[in-house]
Amino acid sequence: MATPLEKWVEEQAKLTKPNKIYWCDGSEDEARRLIEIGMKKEKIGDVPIFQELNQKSWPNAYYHRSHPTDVARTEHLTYVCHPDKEIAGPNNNWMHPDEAKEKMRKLSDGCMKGRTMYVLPYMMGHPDSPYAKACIQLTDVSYVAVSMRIMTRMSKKIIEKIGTREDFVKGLHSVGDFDPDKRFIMHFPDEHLVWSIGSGYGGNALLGKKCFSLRIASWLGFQEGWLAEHMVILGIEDPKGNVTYVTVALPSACGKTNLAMLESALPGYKVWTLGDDIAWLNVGPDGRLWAINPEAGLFGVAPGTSMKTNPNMLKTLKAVNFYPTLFTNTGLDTDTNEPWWEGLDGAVPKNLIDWQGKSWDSSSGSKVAHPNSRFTVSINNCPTLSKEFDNPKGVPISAIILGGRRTQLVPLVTESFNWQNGVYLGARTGSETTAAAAHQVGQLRRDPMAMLPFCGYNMGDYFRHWLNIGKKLTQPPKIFSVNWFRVDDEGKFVWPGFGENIRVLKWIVDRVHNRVKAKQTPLGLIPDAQDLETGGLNITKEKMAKLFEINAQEWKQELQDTEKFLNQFGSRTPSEIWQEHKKLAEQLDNNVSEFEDSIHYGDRGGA
Ligand code: GTP
Ligand code: SPV
Ligand code: MN
Repeated sequence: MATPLEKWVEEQAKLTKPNKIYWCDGSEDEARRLIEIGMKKEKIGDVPIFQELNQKSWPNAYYHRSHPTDVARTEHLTYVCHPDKEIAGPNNNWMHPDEAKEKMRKLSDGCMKGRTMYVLPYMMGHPDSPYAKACIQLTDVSYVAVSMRIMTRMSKKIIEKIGTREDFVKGLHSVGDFDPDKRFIMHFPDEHLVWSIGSGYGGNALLGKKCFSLRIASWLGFQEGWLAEHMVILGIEDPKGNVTYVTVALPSACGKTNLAMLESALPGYKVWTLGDDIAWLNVGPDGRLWAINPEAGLFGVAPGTSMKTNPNMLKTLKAVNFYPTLFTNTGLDTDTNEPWWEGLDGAVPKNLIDWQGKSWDSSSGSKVAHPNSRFTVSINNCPTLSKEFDNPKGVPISAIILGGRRTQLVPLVTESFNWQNGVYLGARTGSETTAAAAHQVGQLRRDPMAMLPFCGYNMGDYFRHWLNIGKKLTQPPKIFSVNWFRVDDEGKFVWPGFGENIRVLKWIVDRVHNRVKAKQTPLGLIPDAQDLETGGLNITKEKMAKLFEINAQEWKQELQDTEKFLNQFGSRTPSEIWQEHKKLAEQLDNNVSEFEDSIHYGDRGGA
């Protein structure tokens, strides 16, 4: 008798009509065979799926060039198909599940003709974790099969784990003919099903990642009392050897991967990596919040990655442990057969081809690497991997840090007054858009908890859910906001960022353990000047003041924009959120003298 899993695979094959069905076992041998197939047989146009890179300088590394229209997430083609539109909310594109399935059935009919259907059994989370989920993805391209082996815990054992169960997580993926007009990423939350066609790009195609572990998992979390979040998990070790665990939500291409493996600029401090993109958060029996990373790999932005900005990532990429490492849409040095991107160490190579395979010359004014070019590498290669990474229980979280990319307005760091105020802080967070999704870059939009593109249900209900989680926590983490991206009049970043961000993390840890006091502003608490370690930093007092400047007029505009955003959710926006909003608006009106204090940051240090 066929199991529900076997039946499901058979049904999808009947629809998509592949030449062959291949069940993956997740082994290294198999990954080698898939890479071979990708180098010799499978192609996008004339371009082979994989190209071997210089194995001496980049061990186990392979290059992939995507279809030129398929380089980022496509939020406008991404739908969350709850039976009721209100449940999806104004933050999601919606289609009725029946209509969406009909559409997808038509597009998928025969879409795998001439190709192999790969059956990928994988786990999101450690197999022994009570929070982990057993999943199956079907795909018709070796790039996605190999990427999923890097990004998840893929193993044939998952098939046994699923056994005769019907409630496994399902993903049906086909690159189709890459036609952007026939590209859709459809979510059916109640069936734990993601159906994606027309794209081979990360978040559109690696269905365990954003599609399941955020959009669908956030909906499961809403129903079951936990949170699925777009967050880094890291441990901060202080000079005494104590480790404080925190999570950090920053929108796409706003610094999570960099922060997750930060090389500390402060002696005695060390960051331990647990995750760089997704956290599942559960209320433990001890009343603390516990985090696991459902993923097992890193899908990181290449441009800007160097020994100076992120040495631990370069070490990860050059490690020889886990086979293989992939580079997608970077440039190529044709003399050395090495990947190259803007910001990489060393001189610009003489002979480069760009991410589209065209020979590049500095006068062309175009980028060598696509701004959203990426690498895919196992987290097991990471030299700063925490020894708790495989702990099925996860780690207890002492602080939640929420942020965005704001060239103006938002201070370097603030601490919220309490959980409710922190949820409001998250709800009002805005960020300037990046190349991680196909849209205009640099546009300010609200991106609450960095979840705008990933919350699989009505965001008004999501805020309510956050408030409810807070009520269940007897030891709630403190909630902070950060912004590394404020610029000066010349457009240069004021804060040095990267390894220096440890200075802000240190203050946060000090606050968590009540080691320092803080200064009150309408936005929240900010460091007393002497408590933010700036020794050895080449930064003037004026610049530090700039980082904490609060401009009441500009903040009032910001609150208007926030109000417009929150109003979209009607009565679903919790009254507690409006209470906090009113409080902040009043404070900005009345307490100008009080927050004058923060404008003159540093002058009253020690008071
Ligand atoms: P996703 O994978 O899309 O979710 O992105 P992410 O949040 O992990 O962002 P990532 O760490 O890959 O950084 C994105 C870009 O921001 C890169 O080009 C980095 O070099 C840059 N960046 C990261 N941290 C900092 C920082 O502290 N300061 C500045 N100025 N830039 C940073
Ligand atoms: C992001 O865009 O937030 C990413 C890359 O982490 S993707 O997997 O495409 O979502
Ligand atoms: Mn991300």
